[in-house]
Amino acid sequence: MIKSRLLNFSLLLLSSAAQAQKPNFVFLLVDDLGWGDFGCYGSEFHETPNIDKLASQGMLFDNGYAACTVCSPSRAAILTGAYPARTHLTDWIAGHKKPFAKLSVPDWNMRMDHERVVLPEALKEGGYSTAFIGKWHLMPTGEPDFDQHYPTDHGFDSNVGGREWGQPKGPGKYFAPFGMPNLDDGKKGDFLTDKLTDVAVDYLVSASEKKDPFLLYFSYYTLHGPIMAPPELVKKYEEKKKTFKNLRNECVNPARAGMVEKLDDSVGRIMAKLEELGIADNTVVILTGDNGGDTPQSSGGLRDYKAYSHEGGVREPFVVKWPGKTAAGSTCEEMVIGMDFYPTMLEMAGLPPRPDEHKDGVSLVPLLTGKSNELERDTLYWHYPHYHRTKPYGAIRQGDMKLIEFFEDGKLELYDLKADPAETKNLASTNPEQAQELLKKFKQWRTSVDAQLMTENPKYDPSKGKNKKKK
Ligand SMILES: [Ca+2]
Repeated sequence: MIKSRLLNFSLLLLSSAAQAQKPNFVFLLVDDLGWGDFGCYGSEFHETPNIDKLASQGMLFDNGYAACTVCSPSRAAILTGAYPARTHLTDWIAGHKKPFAKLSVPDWNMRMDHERVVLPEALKEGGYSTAFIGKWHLMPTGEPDFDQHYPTDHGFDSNVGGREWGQPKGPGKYFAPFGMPNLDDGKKGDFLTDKLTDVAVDYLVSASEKKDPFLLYFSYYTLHGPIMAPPELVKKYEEKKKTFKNLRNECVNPARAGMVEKLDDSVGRIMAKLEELGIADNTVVILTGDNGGDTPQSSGGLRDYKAYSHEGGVREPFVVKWPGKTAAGSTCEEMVIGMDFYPTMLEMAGLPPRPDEHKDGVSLVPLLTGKSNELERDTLYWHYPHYHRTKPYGAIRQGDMKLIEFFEDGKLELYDLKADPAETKNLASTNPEQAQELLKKFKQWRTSVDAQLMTENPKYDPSKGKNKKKK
């Protein structure tokens, strides 16, 4: 009896110690971020000293991926830990209507189902305070349950700026007045990224005064269009452009470069505030993007960009700083993807995994702590049964090989990403056996996650509609 009481007492001590040591999380999600947009990923035109410093304090992944080439599915994948193909949330909300296209788009899902326990809910159950700031884009536009899907309906204690919008649509767009939920409109000339960063910094101050660990989920509207930056920054990069030797053929849009600089300022202010508050050593900072940049030269030499099936559409900057655990300035070549954050963050927090929820993520803790440089998983999948800039497609990457299947005509593209990272040589006809093997595996995966397939469209009429051809 005494022994068991002592045991209970020591368990209590252990659990309160674990609570005290639970790390805070600052999750920074950038919109329409190209793989090549930061200095630490090779950009010479953009100036990102703070983001580069963050990477130098943590682990930088070379093969970090978004779960989709457009916004909403990638965002839901981070929060659910499940592939878009599995949740059936497979397109940006509300998506394009293509009534006369060759294939019918399935009846896809425009919300995260409430039955799911999403990442912020799991952290809340584990004692965390949770705050959402910025772009949400996960509300079923035009559906009766539209207003049941704000961030505060999915585990966040508070929401500033999040609604159905995929981009700022206030009267001044990126400039005041902002017209956003729970955000004051600011004064003339105020810039949205600065304004949301003010909110983030205030949150850090108040959260640091409480005993609960916290999740700050800062989902930037930037770098989504409309491309707008403060005039002094546009001028700065117009000047820089005049003498810039663009050796890497990178994006040299002065306004977009100004947006990147504002983003970098924001990251710098957050990092400085964590230091000032004395909580930097117990705060994990994560930085990634939801899909490729919305401009051809933002992909760091990868092929294509946002909404395309090739690497520029989905390969993302992916940086994790876990103080005391991750070697500063380390890099990792293993393939990782948005769904992995959910199990990773639970493990970092000492919370039990939720395998029924994050079915498609794996914990990156072994990589981050240097215990291993590879995961047991060697295959990733993408499923996009929609028309956007590209024709509907699916893709599988196993090791260095990537196969893309275009659903309209079954056309295959096979690339060796190690030998040919820019996907210039389609090996599908020279390596047909390998292509078929990957195709078979891809189809088996589609069945296993209950992916929605496209069907022949009885109303198909090539003379109607504007199904843009791929460039
Ligand atoms: Ca996006």
